[in-house]
Amino acid sequence: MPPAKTPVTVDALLADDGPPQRRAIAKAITLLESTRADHRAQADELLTALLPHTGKSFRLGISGVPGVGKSTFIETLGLFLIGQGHRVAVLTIDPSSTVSGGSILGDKTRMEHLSVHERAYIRPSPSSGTLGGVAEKTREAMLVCEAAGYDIVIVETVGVGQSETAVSGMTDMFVLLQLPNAGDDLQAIKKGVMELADLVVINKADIDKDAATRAQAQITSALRLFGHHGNPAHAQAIHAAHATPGSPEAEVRFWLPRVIQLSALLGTGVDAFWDAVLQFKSLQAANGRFASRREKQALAWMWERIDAGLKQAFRQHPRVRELLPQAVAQVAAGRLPASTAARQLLAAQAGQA
Ligand SMILES: Nc1nc2c(ncn2[C@@H]2O[C@H](COP(=O)(O)OP(=O)(O)OP(=O)(O)O)[C@@H](O)[C@H]2O)c(=O)[nH]1
Ligand SMILES: [Mg+2]
Repeated sequence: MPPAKTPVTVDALLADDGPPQRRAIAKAITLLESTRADHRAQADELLTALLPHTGKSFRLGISGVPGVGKSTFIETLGLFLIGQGHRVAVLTIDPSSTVSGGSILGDKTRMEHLSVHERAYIRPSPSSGTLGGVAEKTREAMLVCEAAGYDIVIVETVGVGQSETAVSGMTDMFVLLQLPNAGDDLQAIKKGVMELADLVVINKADIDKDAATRAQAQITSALRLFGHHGNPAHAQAIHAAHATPGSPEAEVRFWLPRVIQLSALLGTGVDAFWDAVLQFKSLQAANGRFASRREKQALAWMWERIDAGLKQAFRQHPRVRELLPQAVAQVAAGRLPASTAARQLLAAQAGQA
């Protein structure tokens, strides 16, 4: 879809007036996905104007392997949350869509009721660009949805590749969906992704309750183990949990990642899931982690974009473009040390060679 000719106004985005607002959101997101320089300038202006209206939502990241039930879960959860008076935006980061051109149809049909609900807004992954670029667009789309009054933003990603890191880096809480047989093969569960999880959900518990319960126990103990050796925030929480009651360590209350089971298809356990989310949220607010996580994310985002911008400027520099092929060939052939080549090229960009 080419960006719209008429500009998107901040007022149109802020007005909670149904279809006109939805069109304004769609237009705004299309604008910020555009690669044209003039569109980018307009998008930056729009985002800056929207910024005071953003940040008020709860940002929930959801990941899991294909077929684990993410779309089914988001459909059930989304309708549950709308029932509680929320407005729900769903954004996806699909690394494969950058190759295949998107998976919108599949997702919209699996979120049958949510996708047509007036209090929900579903937007598929941008369908081109690097993961970093796609993640940037998704973050910006998230800000647009927040300004438009969606107070729960769900960012879904499929559990392959680096996209989980990107999603956990833009959300307040990161949830990992697992299958009931996941515990039988803990080796297959990527440790790095597990460490990102604030909550692990064993889905499809309706199929095999015993397997789900086994998986819940196994993943719970695996998380503790990872916590001791991996994520320092979780290790600190475990330490606090094991501290003598009344001691200073025990006073500092940190969230310990939990494992719950549910059935997205039947909708059982969704209320318990939301209870856990609310507990997480109030604990993070009380111990300061909610704000510090967002602060870190905003700064990391800035630096990532600076890095990407510098790299792009570097590659586009005429002198660098001239020298690069030969440097690449020489480094590949082992005739020039990589670090020397890098220094020479950087010097060329800086106009010193
Ligand atoms: N029995 C049972 N089936 C479920 C449950 N949740 C999802 N399914 C089924 O599992 C299949 C895959 O569900 P999806 O929601 O499409 O899974 P997904 O994780 O979004 O998959 P991708 O979009 O391909 O990554 C569908 O046939 C669902 O009906 C559940 O709790 N119980
Ligand atoms: Mg899906």
